[in-house]
Amino acid sequence: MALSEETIQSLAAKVDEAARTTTPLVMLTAEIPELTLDEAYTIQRASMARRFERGESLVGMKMGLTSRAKMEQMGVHEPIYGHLTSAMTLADGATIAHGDYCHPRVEPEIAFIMGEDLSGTPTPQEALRAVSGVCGALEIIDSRYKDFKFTLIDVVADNASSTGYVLGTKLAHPATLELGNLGMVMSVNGQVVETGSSAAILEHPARSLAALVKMLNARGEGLKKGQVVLAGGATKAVALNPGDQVTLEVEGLGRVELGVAG
Ligand code: 0L1
Ligand code: MG
Repeated sequence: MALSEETIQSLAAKVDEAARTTTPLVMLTAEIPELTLDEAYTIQRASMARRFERGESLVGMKMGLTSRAKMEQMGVHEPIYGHLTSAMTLADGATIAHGDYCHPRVEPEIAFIMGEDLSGTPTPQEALRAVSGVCGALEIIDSRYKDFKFTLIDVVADNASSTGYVLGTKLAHPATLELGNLGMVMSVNGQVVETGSSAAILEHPARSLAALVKMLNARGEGLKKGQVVLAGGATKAVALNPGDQVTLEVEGLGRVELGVAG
């Protein structure tokens, strides 16, 4: 039985409130086991509408669970997407406060800046033609679920754990890079914690972009010129601790940094 609009709104209010107040939440599927993936995306959009009412704006989209390492970490087999808002944007070198999050983790990513609107069902090559710039990025994810217990459907309702992102300041045109195999090294406090390649992002970040556009198209939506797209993590996520200084180096795209205060 389809969820009523009232239930959708009440679940959206729950995930929104958990994110806004950093209060862990019991997974939605514990209460409603029959929740579908499609309904979870509807809840995600309803929770975004609440943020937009508070003055945040949509700045782009993210793909999640794109690498084999991440899928294994989460025990799932398909990528998901979430919305990025103005309140999630952090400057390169920014310091976040650990206490502002439930259980924050960081992932090394590749980001696209859209040079044109993009919708429909493009091939990866067609999707890449709509991109004006590529850069390295760090994504902070913070699932709001209590004891870190949730299903794929819960994660989607919780906007794919989206919390923050830092873009590198070196922007390159995709045609100038071997985008399908860029070396990526993430270090914490000077120690290498994850190494990978952009190939781990659905085998090529452009495939992730095309997959996102196809999923948005299923809801009659698309990407807009100027929006940011996080293509997904190239490795598994790493827990952040107070005092951490995180650095990501991406071949041809320089360095991205993030600090964590207590
Ligand atoms: O960015 C992502 O890969 C989404 C991850 C969602 C699950 C989690 O919180 O780890
Ligand atoms: Mg991610």
